[in-house]
Amino acid sequence: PIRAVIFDLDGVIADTAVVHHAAWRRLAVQLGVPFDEAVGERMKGVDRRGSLEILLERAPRAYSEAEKEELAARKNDYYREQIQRFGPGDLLPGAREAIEAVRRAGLKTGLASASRNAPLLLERLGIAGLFDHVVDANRIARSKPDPEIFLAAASGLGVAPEECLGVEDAAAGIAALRAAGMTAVGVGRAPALADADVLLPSVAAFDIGSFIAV
Ligand code: B16
Ligand code: MG
Repeated sequence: PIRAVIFDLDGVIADTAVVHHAAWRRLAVQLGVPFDEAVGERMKGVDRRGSLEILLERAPRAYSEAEKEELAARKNDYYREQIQRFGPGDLLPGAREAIEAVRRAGLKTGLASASRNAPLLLERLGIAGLFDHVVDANRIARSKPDPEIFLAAASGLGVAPEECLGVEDAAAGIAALRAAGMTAVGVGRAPALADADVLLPSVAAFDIGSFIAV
């Protein structure tokens, strides 16, 4: 039986996927690197440094380690400029309700975000108190699609991976959930989510009742 639901943050609970996208695009323009939907889609759920490597695949020149650090920091400044202004109104429709319904059903709630800005966002959105366990992205060594972040969330919740259901908007996240042995629910319309066990148009369509019926 499912005993816990682990939510992704960016693109599932808040519409920050577009903010990440815009920040990377701004950097790409400065570097003269081509940037399109497919590149942006591949970056979803992938950590900051991994995303930068994806962006630089098409860069006209090589970048040193120090330069890469500066570029990643620059992107993060652009991103934080935007999320400083975030508030509860930036929750995606139905997100708070979905988390609350899981709690009401007596299941545990976890958050597994690759974002180091997740604690700031949770505060801004006013939902930090809705999670039994939040995985600190700073303590994770391997980015999604590696299962590490979801396994750490399950262990923090005290629930076996097979008893967890994960909600994700990114191909890397769905792959991580499957590798963790969890039920993978994809939200969104991206063809990249085809590997999900269940695909929903958005988090508003998430009905915990359909997963716990006996
Ligand atoms: P940061 P998630 C991920 O969050 C985003 O999907 C991804 O686009 C971003 O690069 C990553 O967080 C790192 O974020 O630069 O803020 O540390 O979808 O796992 O909640
Ligand atoms: Mg996401």
